[in-house]
Amino acid sequence: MYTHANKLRIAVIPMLAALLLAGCSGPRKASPAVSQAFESVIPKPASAVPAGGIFELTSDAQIITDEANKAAAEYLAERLRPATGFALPVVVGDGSESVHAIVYTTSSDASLGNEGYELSVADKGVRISAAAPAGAFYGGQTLRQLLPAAIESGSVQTQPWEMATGTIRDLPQLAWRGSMLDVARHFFTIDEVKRYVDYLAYYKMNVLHLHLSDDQGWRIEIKSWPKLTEVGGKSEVGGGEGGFYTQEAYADLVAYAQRQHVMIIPEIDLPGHINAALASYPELYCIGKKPEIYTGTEVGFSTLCRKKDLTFKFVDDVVNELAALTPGPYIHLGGDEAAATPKDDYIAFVSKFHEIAKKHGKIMIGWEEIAQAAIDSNDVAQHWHSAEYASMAAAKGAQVIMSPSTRVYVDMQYDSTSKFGLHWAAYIEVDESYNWDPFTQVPGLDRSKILGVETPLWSETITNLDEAEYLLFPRLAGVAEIGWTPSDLRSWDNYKIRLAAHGPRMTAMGIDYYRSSRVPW
Ligand code: NGO
Repeated sequence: MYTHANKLRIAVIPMLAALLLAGCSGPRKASPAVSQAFESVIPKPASAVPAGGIFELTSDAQIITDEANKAAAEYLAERLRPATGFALPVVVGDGSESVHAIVYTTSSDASLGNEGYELSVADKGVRISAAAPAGAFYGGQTLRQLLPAAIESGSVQTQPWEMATGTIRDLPQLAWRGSMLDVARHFFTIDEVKRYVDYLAYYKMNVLHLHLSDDQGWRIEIKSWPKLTEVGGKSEVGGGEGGFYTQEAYADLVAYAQRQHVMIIPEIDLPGHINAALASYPELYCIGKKPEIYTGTEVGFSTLCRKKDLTFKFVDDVVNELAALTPGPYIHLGGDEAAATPKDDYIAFVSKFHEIAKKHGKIMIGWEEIAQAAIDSNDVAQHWHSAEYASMAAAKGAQVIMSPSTRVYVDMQYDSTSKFGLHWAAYIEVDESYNWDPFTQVPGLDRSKILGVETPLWSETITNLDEAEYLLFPRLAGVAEIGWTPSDLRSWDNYKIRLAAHGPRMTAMGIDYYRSSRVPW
């Protein structure tokens, strides 16, 4: 009998069979782990639309690129070769006919800006397109996160290298996404600093601010003032042997960072925090504590001497040599906690530093206290402690970098049990360093004045990179996201799940991160 049920069966059975057959020969479906990687990118992309399938990177894969994106292609190949063991040759070409390839192309979409990219993963291959080299580089950094965590391993891992298919279109909200490393309180070797650069670039951060001098140590060779490193380079907090960078080693570091689109900002802290220089050249001293090598952690006791012409020759020579080592437009001249500098002198110093920076072709950055002086739209102030100074700096026209100490001073302990760190500003758990908005942190601060975010790592309590990593990870990833992803796309509840998924990635990179109980690792 011909019933409706039969009619249905007649129609449905061949359809099911066809679907099953297509399932065998057609695109494979993404497994939960592969899909999770696609959903877990940090910083969260502006848009990421999964397509449900799989692309597998296989040993025959090539990386095909146009000339403009060759550097990004080569960098990615270097990152993918160790764990896959694949040759991954980088080939210049247009890649339009290719299968099993990662293809870089230049996009004519100017709305991507310098740092934006589009990444499309299809079952036959991957395409990264960007309007500028930094964007292409970031497309590659995202691709690393779409592969299994073991891709970050330094030795060959035998496993399928699968990625979920889909399309990502992504660009940052803020131009300045950085971290500061204090190499003055404790010295960090060039290799450690290079690793630090790798970490920043992995999370699409583009600034490394190096705090190169303080009361306890002077870390950069200045050829016209050799005793700065002969004397001042040989001490650190706690009495260790310190160290310094020759100009050649520093230039090599700058080039290493440039390759990963990280700009190095050198900081010489003036007019306070200057004891290491005064101990090296006592003729620079006139007031404050008599300069001797200092290995404690007090602040605010040393100052340059405004009365001496030699002071300004010193600053000019230092800025001259540092500017020559700095391809970027900025130089940081400190300005914080100058408690031993009389206020009139402080104000005069800041104007003079501005002039000297300008003379050597650089824009001056200073900690927010410089707002007390005659700064203007050609200066940049770094907010750390006082909303009043930050607002004052912006009102005078200066751009502001947001480094609120209660949120992103990653030298602060997570809680009272943390093995390293200080807590004068706050205990900062992982959620507390994530849950803030750079645009509303200082009420009333003009949005257009906010250049970006920077997370400082002061080194009073840490002596090497392993110890630094404990304070830095996982908070660094959250600050990177604050800089990159607009606040309305961010939420802690979503972020903590993505962060948990990053645990194995950090482990594969050899990072011993803090396992916060607030994150579902
Ligand atoms: C302050 C101080 C630094 C300390 C740091 C420790 C600024 C800008 N000056 O921040 O000298 O190392 O706190 O958290």
